[in-house]
Amino acid sequence: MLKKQEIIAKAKAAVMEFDDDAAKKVASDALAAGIDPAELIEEGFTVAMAIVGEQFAAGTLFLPHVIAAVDAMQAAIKILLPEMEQMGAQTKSRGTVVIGTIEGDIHSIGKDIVATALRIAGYNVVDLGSDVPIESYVEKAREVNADIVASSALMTITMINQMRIEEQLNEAGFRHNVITMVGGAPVTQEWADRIGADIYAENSGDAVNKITALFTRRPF
Ligand code: B12
Repeated sequence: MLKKQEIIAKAKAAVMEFDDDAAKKVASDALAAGIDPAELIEEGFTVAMAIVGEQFAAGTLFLPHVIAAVDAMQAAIKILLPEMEQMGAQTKSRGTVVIGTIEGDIHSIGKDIVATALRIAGYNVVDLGSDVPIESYVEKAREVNADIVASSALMTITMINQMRIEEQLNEAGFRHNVITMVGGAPVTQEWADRIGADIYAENSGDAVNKITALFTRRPF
């Protein structure tokens, strides 16, 4: 049986070589070997996508390459996420999270991973998708009486829309009813502090830990 480090290396290679079949095989092998799918996603596929992003920025890879890398990552994720959800199936919800990728931004992979991690941790997750208009976060948060409003931004030009969520929640008189959480590759703790978001999380595990820590302190 393959060792964890070998499987993680194969996951990276599958994305960087744009190989959907290899990515699917790594996902299945990892499940068969009892490797934590979340670890495989973070340490394998996500690391490889970041490298692809750097190469795209450096001009050594082009958009079709990025799309091919995404296809490979998504082929694996399609196999891993349902397994993760099943592993974490819980009957009682710990709270409701409204999540989406911010207006103007179509990057969805990281948001999907965070949404799944939160589901596994027992939260009821309402996923609004990508390129979500600011007002939709506010409307949905009211409609489902959300505890958390979470947004993902992958581009420096769309980060500003996370601030508009804060503003519109305030204008709607609903800001004090929810915890806001922000994330995405260019987002930082400093940015979260600047716009008044309650939580910045670097990745899916960090998001689950920080929300859960707040939930145990704050009565809802
Ligand atoms: C894949 C990708 C795409 C895919 C997206 C496919 C999809 N369905 O998502 C495609 C090819 C469509 C694409 C398009 C574009 N892209 Co693009 N893309 C990427 C790439 C290579 C990887 C992103 C990714 O999926 N990473 C893997 C996931 C798992 O990681 P992640 O998203 O960071 O998520 C993790 C954390 O950030 C965090 N997280 C994420 N969301 C959230 C939310 C919350 C609440 C929390 C707590 C945490 C959290 O947890 C996740 C799990 O660990 C990045 C490079 C990079 N380094 O980010 C560029 C990148 C983001 N893209 C970029 C650009 C410019 C574009 C385009 C404008 C290109 C173009 N000319 O058309 C378009 C965008 C159009 C639009 N309006 O949105 C730039 C942005 C530059 C900038 N600083 O603003 C980047 C940085 C590439 C680069 N280096 O230039 N892209």
